[in-house]
Amino acid sequence: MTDPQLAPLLDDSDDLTPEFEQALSEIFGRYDRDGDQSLNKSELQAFAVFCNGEPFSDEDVSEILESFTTTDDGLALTLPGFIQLYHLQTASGDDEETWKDLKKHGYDAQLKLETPPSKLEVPKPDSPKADDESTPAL
Ligand SMILES: [Ca+2]
Repeated sequence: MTDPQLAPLLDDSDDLTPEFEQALSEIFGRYDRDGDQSLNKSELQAFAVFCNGEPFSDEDVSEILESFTTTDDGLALTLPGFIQLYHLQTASGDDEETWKDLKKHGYDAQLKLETPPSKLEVPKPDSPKADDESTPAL
């Protein structure tokens, strides 16, 4: 039951549409905080918390790293791996879940970035508290 107003995520060959791939690539970049082109465990957890409200279990993380393309040491998910994850989820019929994530990241039904990332609350579980709490003006 796909909403007819939604942009296609997959083409006739079940490949990702360029718009979908572009969106995934942009989202991937938001979580790659150290810019090494891969998502390590804590970066993956930031993604999980944002999408699901809770981190992945250790088993989930292991499964993701075993199932999809990672860095050579197997400890971090690469962009192709991230795309595979969504490709699998979407091609297996769970595009509702995919759309939920896309919309959460600010994308509209046409895969346009409707809400800039700076306007979204992105949790930073591993970051120390920001300095802006140091000045309680009472
Ligand atoms: Ca990284």
